[in-house]
Amino acid sequence: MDKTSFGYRAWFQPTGSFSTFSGGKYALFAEEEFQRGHVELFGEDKKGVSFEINKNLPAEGFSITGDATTAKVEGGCESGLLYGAYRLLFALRRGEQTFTINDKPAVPLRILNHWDNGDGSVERGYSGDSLFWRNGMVGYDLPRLRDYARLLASVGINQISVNNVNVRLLTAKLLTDEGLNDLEKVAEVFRPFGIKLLISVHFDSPVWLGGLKTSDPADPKVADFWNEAAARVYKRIPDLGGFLVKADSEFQSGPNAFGHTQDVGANVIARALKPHGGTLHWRCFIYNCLQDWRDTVTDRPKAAYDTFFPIDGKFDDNVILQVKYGPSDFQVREPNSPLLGAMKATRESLEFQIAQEYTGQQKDMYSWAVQWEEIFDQPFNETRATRDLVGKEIEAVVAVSNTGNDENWCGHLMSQSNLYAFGRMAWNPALTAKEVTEEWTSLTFGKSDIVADGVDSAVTKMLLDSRHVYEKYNAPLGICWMVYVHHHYGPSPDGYEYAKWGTYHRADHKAIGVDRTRKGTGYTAQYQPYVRDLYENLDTCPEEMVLYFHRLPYDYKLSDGRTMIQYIYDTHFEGVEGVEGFIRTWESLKSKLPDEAYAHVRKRLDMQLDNAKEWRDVINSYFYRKSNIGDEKGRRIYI
Ligand code: GCW
Repeated sequence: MDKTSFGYRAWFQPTGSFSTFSGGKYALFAEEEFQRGHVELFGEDKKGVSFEINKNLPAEGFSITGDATTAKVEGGCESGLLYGAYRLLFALRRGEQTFTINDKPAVPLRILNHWDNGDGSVERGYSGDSLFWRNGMVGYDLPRLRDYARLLASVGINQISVNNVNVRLLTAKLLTDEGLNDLEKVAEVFRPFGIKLLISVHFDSPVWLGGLKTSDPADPKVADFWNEAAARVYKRIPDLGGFLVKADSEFQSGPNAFGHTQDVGANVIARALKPHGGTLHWRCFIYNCLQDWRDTVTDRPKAAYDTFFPIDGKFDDNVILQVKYGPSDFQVREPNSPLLGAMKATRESLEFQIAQEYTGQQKDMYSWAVQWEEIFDQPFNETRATRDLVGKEIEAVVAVSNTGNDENWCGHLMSQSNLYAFGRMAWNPALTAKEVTEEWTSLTFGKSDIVADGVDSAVTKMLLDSRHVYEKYNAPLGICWMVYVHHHYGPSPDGYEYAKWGTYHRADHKAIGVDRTRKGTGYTAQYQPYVRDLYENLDTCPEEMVLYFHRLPYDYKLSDGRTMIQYIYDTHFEGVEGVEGFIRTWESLKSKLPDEAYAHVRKRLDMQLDNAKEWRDVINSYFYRKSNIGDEKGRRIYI
């Protein structure tokens, strides 16, 4: 590949020179965007390409016809036109010459949540500081923020929240005139790109900002506060998407604190948003984070379903319940949340995490795309996969962002592939990890067919392998949580074992795992009967998550005849070998890569190798010490 070509910073190179949006004329904007992108990618203006709104096309949809010199882009609305412009650039970049592309999003809301704090830090952020906040107030670099908006729009993201769901006083102030002076400007940056803002709000805002003595949602003064707050916000940002709330979760207050169920708290805020067309996104990540480890009856994965399923149908029609993909918390391997698709009379969204909180923190290479495909593949019942609910019962796909002000946006160059993949798979959940990864590598490194250097296919393979390599050196077979408490990087098998977070594997000298069948904690009963039976039965339970559902002895025989303990040893040695393999591949590409990109990833791979070795040795020693069963292959285990 051309060593000076755009690629390594993002699939679009931020050049800093941005033609200013002149307001109102979105069609023109799409064309400007196209020309700008073309200059970046190919060094010249593209003549002869035309752009037109075609109201017969679906909203946000587009069509591209013609050939590379006479292409015509039509969009169902301004955003559709813009998406068409980006898609044409991508197609040209991939060497396509003639076009008959018709596309539209399968999912109406494709949302990024930023966990950015007012002081500029980012909760679970591994890519530098916030792109939105500095020193206690909204603060940004305008050209950079525009490039960010463009990056997100180029993959179809259409809403973003700009502050952490753990709202503190600084960002709570977004509901005040002072906060809105700044936020209004951010909205202006994102608006031409078809991206609406959301605000994370604190449930105690009536006390914090309104001077009230209570936030009890049943108190009429509290309802008045929310009505006034929503009116104030919408006066300044009429197209705001709505509010996002984390309530009754991890020390945040909520309706429960006042003796109410979740619907009572959500509806009072939703009713304030309703006249303005706003949506309330209400998170379902609720559990007891002060559990006593001696309590073997309470089972944290049951909590979200137990809290929300009984109140299905009680939420107003502008409330969307935001459900994390798994019942634990963004773990490397979990079953899908039984709440997804279960609530027939309540709107739902699916929450992913692009930030690699438990998956290597953007030091280790990890493809979320592979895991998302697996998540979409998981069955909802005997006839439908989870993917089949997305765009129907599940009307929004949301993800915690992995971006920050690092030059390459995502900390690890390879983690850009996750941001790209999120947009593409939220747009079309039928896309495979392989497809979207190939798109990203060819856009970023150049397509081999054109530059004939094989970098894109080598990197695609690394990425597609990365999820399983990471999983191999992590906690085995869906056991979860063997990480250091709080910062969540590196192995600490008993770190959470005697803590209050409700995450226990209960390993002893014979067995490990929690029996979550109906004979155990009863968690499996929350699934549709077909899925419940699948997980309860050891013969049908997917082996890679067998320890999520069952307590098993170390000499339990897996389907390939290996004992569980031997499988643990084998995979942990293989995980380290996998990382060594990545290093060999990357080194073999050195002469074909920009020096800076090569060195950057090479350094991260060294960190990953250290991490993988640490995991291997800690996990293997832990299980050897518990079980007293040695490795059949006699490899080194530290006793
Ligand atoms: O995964 C946990 C994180 C918290 C986060 C919480 C949540 C924003 O460790 O940092 O808080 O999830 O999703 O609310």
